[in-house]
Amino acid sequence: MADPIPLAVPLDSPTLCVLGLGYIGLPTASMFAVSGMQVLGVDVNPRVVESLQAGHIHIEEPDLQTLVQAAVNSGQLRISLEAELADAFIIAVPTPITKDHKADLTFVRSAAETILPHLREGNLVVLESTVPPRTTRDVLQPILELSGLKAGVDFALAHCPERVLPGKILIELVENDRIIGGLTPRCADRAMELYRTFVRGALHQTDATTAEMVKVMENTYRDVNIALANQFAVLAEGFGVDAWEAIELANKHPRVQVLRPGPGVGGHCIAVDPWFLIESAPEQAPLISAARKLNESMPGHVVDLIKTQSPNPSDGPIAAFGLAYKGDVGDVRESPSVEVVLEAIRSGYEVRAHDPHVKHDGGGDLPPCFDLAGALDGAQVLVLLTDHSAFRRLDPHEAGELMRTRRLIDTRNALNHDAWRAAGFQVTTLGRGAPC
Ligand code: SAJ
Repeated sequence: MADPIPLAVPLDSPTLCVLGLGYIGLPTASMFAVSGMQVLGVDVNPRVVESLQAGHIHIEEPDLQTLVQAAVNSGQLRISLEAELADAFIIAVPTPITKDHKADLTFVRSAAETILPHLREGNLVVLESTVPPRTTRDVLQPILELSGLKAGVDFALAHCPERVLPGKILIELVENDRIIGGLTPRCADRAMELYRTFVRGALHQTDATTAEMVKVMENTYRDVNIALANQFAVLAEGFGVDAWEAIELANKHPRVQVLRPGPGVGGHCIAVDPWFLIESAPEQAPLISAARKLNESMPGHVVDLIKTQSPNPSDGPIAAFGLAYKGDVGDVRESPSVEVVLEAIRSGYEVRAHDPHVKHDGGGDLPPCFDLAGALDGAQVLVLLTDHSAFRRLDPHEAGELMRTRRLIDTRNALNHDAWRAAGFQVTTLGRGAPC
C-alpha cells in the first residue's frame, strides 16, 4: 500500500515554520532561511518578535546577529506571533523543570496546539526540544492527531534533538552529527531530507524514543563527569593536594579524561536534563541523582571558601566576577555564579557583581550588575566565578589599587596566579586548599 507521506518536502518552494525563537530556534530558522527555504519564525513573546522584525537579536551568540540579519534581509525569514500553513514545522521551545524536578512540557504542548489548525496531509513535524523519553509518542503525537490526521501515515513526526554548544552554536549547527529519530522509518527519512539542507555532519537515523534517550544521556554523562571532577576537588582540598595538578596527571592515562571542577553546573541543559531520567524512575537513577546533588552543592562550597578567607562581612564588599553560567556567554539560566552571589548575600555579605556579558540592572532573582571599577571599589576579596576571556586580561595591579584587601578566590583556576601573587594578592583556588 502506498505511504501518503511523500519522501521529500516539495522541491519548488519548501516552507518551514519554526516555533520558538530562542537559543536554538532562532539560529536554526536563520540557517534554513539562508540555505534557501522560506521560513516563518514564530514566538509567543511580542517583545522578541518586535525586536527581531527590527533586525535586533535578543540573545548573545557569536555571529548570530549577522546571520539573522542576512536571513531577514533576504526575505527568506519572516518573524511572526502567528503560525501559518507550511510543509514542515520545527518545535524548538524551552522544556524547563518544575520546582519538584519534573519536566514542564507546557511549551511543547502549546506549540503542538499552535500547529494543529495548520497541519495538513504530507507535513513533517519535528520536535527539537530536549524532552523525557517517550514524549514524542505519548505527549506530542496524541495532540497532533486531534487534527484527524494519523502520525506516521498522514504526516511525518520525528524527534531530532539539538546538540549545539552555546558560544559555538553556528559552527556546531552545521558540523555536528545529528540524531534523527522518526516515529517510523519513513518519518525519519523525511526529517533526514530536511536537515540535509545545511547539516554537514552525519545524520544518524533511529526511532523517536531512542533519540530522546540519546540526547538526555549525553547531557547526563557530562553532568556526572563534572560532578566527579567537583568531588575530586573537594577531596583534594581536604588532603592538601592540588586537584588541578592531580587531574592533569590523571589525564595522562590513555583512558582517563577528568573534566574541570568549578562552582557548579549551569545553563538550561546539563543542569536540567538529568532530571528527565530521574523523574520516571528515581530508584533506578541513584548515580544521576547523586551527581546532580553534588553539582548543586558547589555554590555552597564556594561560599564556605569565601567565609574562610574573608570571614567578616563588615570588612568590605565582595567583588563577584561573572554571573553567566560559563565563559563568554551571557546566559544566566541556572547559573551557579548567581547562586554563589545570592548565597553570599544571604550570609550577610555585600556583593557587587560584574559581568561584561550580562545586560541586567537588578530586580527579579538577579543581583544588580556593577561596572568593573564599581565592583572592585573597596572590595575585601575578588571572587572569580565565570571564566570569561575578558577576566584573563585583568591587570592585577590596577585591580589591587581599587580594592581594600588584595585577596583573590579563583573558582575556575582561570587566572595567572603568579601574576596576581606578584601584585601582592593572596590567592585561593577551588580544589587547591590553603591559600598561598
Ligand atoms: N562545566 C564544568 N566543568 C567542565 C565543563 C563544564 O564545570 O569541565 C560547567 C560549565 O561551566 C557550565 C556547565 O558545566 O556551567 C555546562 O557547560 P557545558 O559547556 O558543558 O555545556 P552547555 O550546557 O553549554 O551545552 C551542553 C552541551 N552538551 C554536551 O556537551 C554533552 C551541548 O552539546 C548541548 O547541545 C547543550 O548542552 C544542550 O543544548 O543540551
